[in-house]
Order: sequence, then C-alpha cells, then structure tokens
Amino acid sequence: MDASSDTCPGRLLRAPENLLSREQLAAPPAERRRFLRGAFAAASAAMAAGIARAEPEGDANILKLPPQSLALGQPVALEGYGKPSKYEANLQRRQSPGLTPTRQASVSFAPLQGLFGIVTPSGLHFERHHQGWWDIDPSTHRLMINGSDEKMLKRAMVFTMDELMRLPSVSRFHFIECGANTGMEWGNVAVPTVQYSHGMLSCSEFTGVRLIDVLEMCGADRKRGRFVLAEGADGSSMTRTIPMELVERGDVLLAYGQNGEMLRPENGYPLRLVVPGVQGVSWVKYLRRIEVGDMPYATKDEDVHYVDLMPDGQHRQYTSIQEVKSVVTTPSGGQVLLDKGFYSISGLAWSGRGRIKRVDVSVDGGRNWREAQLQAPVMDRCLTRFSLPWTWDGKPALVMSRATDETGQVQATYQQMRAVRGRRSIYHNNSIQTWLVQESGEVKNVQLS
Ligand SMILES: Nc1nc2c(c(=O)[nH]1)N[C@H]1C(S)=C(S)[C@@H](COP(=O)(O)O)O[C@H]1N2
Ligand SMILES: [Mo]
Repeated sequence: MDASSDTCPGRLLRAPENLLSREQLAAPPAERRRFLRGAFAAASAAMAAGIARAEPEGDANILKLPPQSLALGQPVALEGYGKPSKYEANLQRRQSPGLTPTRQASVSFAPLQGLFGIVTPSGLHFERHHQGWWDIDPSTHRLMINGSDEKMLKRAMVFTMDELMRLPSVSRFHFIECGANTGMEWGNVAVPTVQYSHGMLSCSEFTGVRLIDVLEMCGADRKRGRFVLAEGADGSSMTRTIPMELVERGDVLLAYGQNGEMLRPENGYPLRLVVPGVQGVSWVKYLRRIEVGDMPYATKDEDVHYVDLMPDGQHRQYTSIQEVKSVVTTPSGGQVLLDKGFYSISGLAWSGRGRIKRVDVSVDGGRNWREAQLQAPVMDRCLTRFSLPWTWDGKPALVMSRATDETGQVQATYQQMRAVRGRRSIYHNNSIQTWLVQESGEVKNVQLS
C-alpha cells in the first residue's frame, strides 16, 4: 500500500481501492475504516515531513533543497515505452469480485474516479470480452466484405491490414459504453464506487477507414442492402446488425488506431468497428467480416442478450443507442472528503444522440438544481466534462447530476425509469445517479425512493 500519492492538502482522497490492498478492502466495514484512517494518518505524516523539509532552517536563509534539486536525474532511456509514476500504481482497471464465474467472459472497469478531462488512457480503457482477448498478428489478419447474395454487393473483397491502412483515414473522438453499464443498479444499490457502477465507459480518439467508403469500393447496393452484419474473429462469434442509415452518416469506422497508436489487444487489435453512439457490443473487435443484407440478422447477441425485459414480460429488441447520461465522479462512492470547505464537483456527461447541451447538479437530492459548467470541447457522441464549485458545510449532502442532450432528451430519476421499465432489466440504465456525502466525509452510493 502506498498512500503518499494523496498528500496534497485539501485534495479529495481517492477511492479506497487506491489506498488499500485487496485484503484490506475485503475486511468488515469497521476494520476497513480503521485501515482507511491509518492510510490517512500515514499520508498526513508524509505531508508534514515534506513541508518540514522544505522550510528554511533557523535564521540562515538557506533553503534545504530536496534531493531532486541537488543531483542529476534519471537519464533518458535509449528506447522504451513510458509508464505512469510509481506513485500512481493504485489507479487500475479492476474486476468486480465475483461478478462473473470466469475471467474470459468477463469485464474490467475503468477507474473513472481518478481520470481527468475526457480521454481514457488506453491502458485504463474498460475491457469486456465474451471469450477472452487475443493479440492477433496483423500480417495474418484479414477483413472480408461480402453480400448476403450477389444482388447486395458487386465485388466481394478481402483486405489485408496494409491494404486497409493505405486508404484515406479519419480520426474522431467518441465514447464507448457497454449496454450493461450501470445494469447492476436496476433492482437496488449494488456496488460501492463509480468505477463499478459506471466504469464500462471509456472515450478515445479512434482512427480508421470509413465503412461507407469501403462499401462504395465494393459496389454495395445501399437501396436493397439496408443492414450490415459485423463479425469478430474470436471464439465468441460476436455478430451484430448495424442499420445502413448509421453507416451512411459516414462515421462508422473500420478502426485500427486508438489515442494516436494502434488499438490495444484487449480493445480489438488490429481492427475493430467503431459505431458512434451505439452500445459497446456493436463495436465488434478483431473484426474479420462485414456482410451487406436486407434485414436485421437477429443473432444471439441481439435476441438472447442485449434485449430489455419489460414489466409485462416482453423483450424489447434493438434498443442500441446509448441514451443521454451523466455521473458525478468527484465526489463519488468510496471517496472521502477530508474537511468541510471548497470542492469542485466534477463529472462526465454523454449521449448517443449527439452533443451534451446542459448538465444540472443538485447537492440536496434533487430539490434544487444549478447549471454546471461544460468544459470545451463539447463533441458529438463524446464524453463531456462538467464541473460546479461547491462549499461543503459538513452536513449530509445528496449529490446528483442530470444531463440534457441537443435533441432535448433529459435523464430521468430511478422512480421514473422503473415506472416504465420495471426492475428486471440488465441493459440501458441511464438513470440519475445519487451519491450521499455523510457527515464523516465518506461518500456512499444511494438511491432515493
Ligand atoms: N469480437 C468481439 N467483439 C466485442 C466483444 C467480444 O467479446 N468479442 N465484446 C463487445 C462488448 S459487449 C463490448 S461492451 C465492447 C467492449 O469493448 P472494449 O473491451 O474495447 O472496452 O466490445 C464489444 N465487441
Ligand atoms: Mo457490452
């Protein structure tokens, strides 16, 4: 355990995951609090020592300089790939213990509470695999484009990665959110931190070839072929239908780039589909085939999974767009406010239907709302960072955010959502999130009834 990274006075301590070991986290609540207090004490002592070192000694106006001012630093490496500071080692993507029975069909969550701005560092991008991940040799990888019959497409083609990467490319910032993000919260409060409640969400600059351009090259008949099927190369047989009207917007990408470099293996190296605004499952990784057809394919991942169970027992299919949503990441569940006084409430907002127009924040459980400031850039189907200054008076506070997108859609409360959707869904939960700041400063996940 290393608490010395969180010694900045007045700064909100990070979530317990970043302060305590796995064993300490698993301890009963009373013991956990004792560990936390110990971590804070260690942090404060380290801070006091740091301040003492920097103070002038006696009447001599000579500063005692820290080691970094007195000697040569580390040499540049002859070559190498940079890593975060060792003091940031606790900021990790994490599995939710016990959530899935195997680690191949599983998920690891992005640590939203520790991120700034809107871009997710590639090494902290959430991961969702149905059958484990692969590091595929790009020289052997192929993408086939075909039609469901010869009328749909004139020239079926097979591309190597080199051939694809010779074509003109575009780069665009977009969020990706798993349709099951926040899914555990449908019934009641299920998880303690924003990492586990909202961490199947990430945002990157993606680079790739526009699918529409490749379909043009192949002579696709877009009057007849109103759908495409995307297929992945891994053992999950991941296949999803994408309506041609989305492809025609020109921003569905055959993507190989993520944040300026090639995709990471966990995120689909060497090729994945990027479908802005649509739930993560349609962003097929290890993409090996696109088929043009004249009707939805009703694959297992669109009629058994990723359907919404409604209160009347019917399943709703093809609800693929991720609706307007937001969450406060500071303060959020598991964090601790060390003292009353000033804080900058900060969080993320996004919508699969366009830009974020406005975010309102409440600190009293939704009785009063104040409009938050949106941080530029505010981009189409991309994460938007918002913030609002707040002085905490030390009393319990219920912190919430409510986003509105450019189509006028507004996030609903849990009561409103459950009135329509019931409690038995897994997917597509974009309800307003509430965090309770307790008098002790500890922040808890709660739902208002
Ligand atoms: N080939 C393949 N593509 C896939 C998956 C998969 O298991 N195999 N999982 C899907 C799901 S459900 C999601 S939410 C996203 C997750 O993308 P990420 O792992 O890059 O975050 O990939 C989608 N594409
Ligand atoms: Mo997903």
